[in-house]
Amino acid sequence: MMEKQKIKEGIERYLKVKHGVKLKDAHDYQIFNALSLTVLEDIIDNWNNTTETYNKGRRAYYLSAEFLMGRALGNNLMNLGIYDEVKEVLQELNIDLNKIEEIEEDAGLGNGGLGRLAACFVESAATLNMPLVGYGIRYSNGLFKQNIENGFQTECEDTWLKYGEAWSIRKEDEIQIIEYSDMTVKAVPYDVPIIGYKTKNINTLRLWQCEALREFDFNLFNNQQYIEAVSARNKAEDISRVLYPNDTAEAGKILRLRQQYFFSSASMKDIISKYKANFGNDFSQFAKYNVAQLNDTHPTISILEFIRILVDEEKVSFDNALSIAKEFFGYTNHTILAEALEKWDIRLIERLFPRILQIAYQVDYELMKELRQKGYDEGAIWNFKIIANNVMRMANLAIFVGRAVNGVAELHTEILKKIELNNWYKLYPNKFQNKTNGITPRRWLRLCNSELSKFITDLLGNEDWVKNLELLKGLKKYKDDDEVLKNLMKIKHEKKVQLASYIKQEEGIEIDPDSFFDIQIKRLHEYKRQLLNALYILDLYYRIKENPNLDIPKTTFIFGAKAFPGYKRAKGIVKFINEIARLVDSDEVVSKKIKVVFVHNYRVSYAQKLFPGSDLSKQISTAGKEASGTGNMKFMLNATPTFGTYDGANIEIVKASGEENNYIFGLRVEDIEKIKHSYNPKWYYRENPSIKRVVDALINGTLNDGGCGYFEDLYNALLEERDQYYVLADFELFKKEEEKVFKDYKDKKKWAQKCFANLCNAGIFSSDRTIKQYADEIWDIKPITFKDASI
Ligand code: 26W
Repeated sequence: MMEKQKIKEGIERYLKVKHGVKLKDAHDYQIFNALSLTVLEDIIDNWNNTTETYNKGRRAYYLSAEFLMGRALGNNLMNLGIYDEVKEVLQELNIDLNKIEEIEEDAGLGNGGLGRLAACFVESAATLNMPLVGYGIRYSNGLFKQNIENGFQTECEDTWLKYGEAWSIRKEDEIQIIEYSDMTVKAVPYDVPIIGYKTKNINTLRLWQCEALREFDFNLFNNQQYIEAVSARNKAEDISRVLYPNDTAEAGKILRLRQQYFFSSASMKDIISKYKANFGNDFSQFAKYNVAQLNDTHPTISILEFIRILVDEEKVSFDNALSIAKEFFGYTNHTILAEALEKWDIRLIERLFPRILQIAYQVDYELMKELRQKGYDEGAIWNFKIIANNVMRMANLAIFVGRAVNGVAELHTEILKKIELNNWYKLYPNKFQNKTNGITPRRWLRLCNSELSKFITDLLGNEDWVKNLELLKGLKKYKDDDEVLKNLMKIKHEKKVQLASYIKQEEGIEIDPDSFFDIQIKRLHEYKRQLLNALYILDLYYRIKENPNLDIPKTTFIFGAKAFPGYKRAKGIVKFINEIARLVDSDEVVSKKIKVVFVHNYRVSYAQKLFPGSDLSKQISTAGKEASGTGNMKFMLNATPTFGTYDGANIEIVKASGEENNYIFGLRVEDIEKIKHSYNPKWYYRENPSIKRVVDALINGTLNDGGCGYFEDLYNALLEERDQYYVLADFELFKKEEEKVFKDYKDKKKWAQKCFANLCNAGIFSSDRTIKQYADEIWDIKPITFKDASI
């Protein structure tokens, strides 16, 4: 525990040496830096001790192109158990800790669920004292910043490093050299401490930054060829500049492939060199000490790079290298959408790293040999092949080599086994496993909702639930207790008031905290069906216009979502939602009953305010398309019922907290299977006047996209392209279910009980549970703590 005096002195010292200012002249960001460095300084010994201890035993590595960490300061102070001390110290100095927390830029090194999952996982592993190291890329710009201008999404660069970045340490002496056939670059590790909840172990997230071998070419510069002199440097730095560069053209594809190889190669070299330093050159023991998890296919080229290093540099035979790799790697699949199953053009691979392609052919040959031995015919073998049709299928490589293949929710894993990867499942039934996702209760409850946390702690008598979320079940005995339920709803209201004031500050929009907050926050994608929600709201608008006394509670519909910059249709949906918001606002009658808000630049820190201030969690993906979802769990943990389809983890959420406490509607996977060939959205359009009315609004001038064609494109998606996501098929069922919500909400006690039931049963969605399952069932790692030198 840090003493208050030490904290104060640390802040003053770092203000002096890092920023050259006295406390009285310091800006908030300088105080943020000084405070962060003070804490960092205090944990370094524990951090080094942890690393040393982990180095000696079996370790797991989580390889991920995304780590959506969000802010560090508040979480770290809380997990270290010094939040209140620091708050008091700052108060004594007349500084508001909350303001200092808000100055921190989110580390937005990810896109959505997959990246946030990685962040929850490393935090859980640290909390559980599990020897797990994260490996990723230190993008100098994270996911773009989103603005909304005249209802349209615009993007600009995310400059999260603009104030410097206090929470990582550059490890100059552990640089790796990465070679492409046309360039050689440096991978510089930046280590981020991952601070678990009330444990002295400090885990590591190692993020690689790409730099040129030389800063500039002296001779070119001397020749006054200034641009040429720095071009190699720029080219190198481009590799870790942005997450998912636009890859619609070949140059973008090459850059992405370079990126994947960059962090894969750096991580493999790092792992192998540490193994050699600790255990020598006998690679027969390698898999005893090391296991790596591929977070989707983005790091899968690691497999080939690993084999390459063993064969070419360590003189291990190919057969041995492959069998070591087969013990070393595990693979998690996060999606069944074809667009996300990565395939790389082999000409690109050959151009950038020809040796990797040779190795891939060798691995493919081994696969074919095995299949032939098992009696597969050539036609069947084709579907398994790693290289076919001039592309390398990364998932096939990961499944063939992986020791385990896992989906991220029960339904998702079943779909993988029965449909998407059925051929592989038949070949290797034992490789397939389910690991239902989870979320860390530290950030997603303890930190973002201190009021609800206190409520729980008061009822349970201690804070053990923060580390053992199943203890929330102990709240159940209060399920009919009026006082408890009233307090729960009072907290919800307080969080809604806070959210409303944040929205006022960020969006300049006034919302009524006494209205019902119906929230859909997630990446913008057609399968997630923000469009269905929007069409529903438009219909509601018409119904209120027809009947101003329509019996619904005053409702605020809140959306938050980023559309991928090249994803035109998703951008059309953003504009559509904003046009509905405008239409509603412009109507004196309707605007008294409903309000639509699209919050801009949705990100982890915004999410921390939205989940606690919610009344309804919208999870309405087309059945079978959402692998798991994790936002759904964050709502649940903040005592909010789910309104959703029978998809992903929604199913498990409802199983845990009861159908009667949630709202499940719409076609199920089996229903869609049945109708998929005969589905005719035009029939719904013709037969259902509400549907016709809202769909027509896209093209009859009711709503205006400024002539850019977005709305016509949406119209065509629904009617001419056969509504791939069954929006119209689910429309009426959605409407009925939402009516049920509105009716139920009238009974305040019953509603409070639904909220409460969700909270009580959220325990299994802790990422601590998920990490334990990975540790036991895939990685075979055990918790380990270092011994204090002083003890
Ligand atoms: C390069 C191509 C690419 C990269 C990322 C395609 C798609 C992605 C997604 C953004 C991956 C993703 O975030 N998937 C989500 O993973 C979560 C964690 O398992 C699941 O809960 C979500 O259902 C799934 O959509």
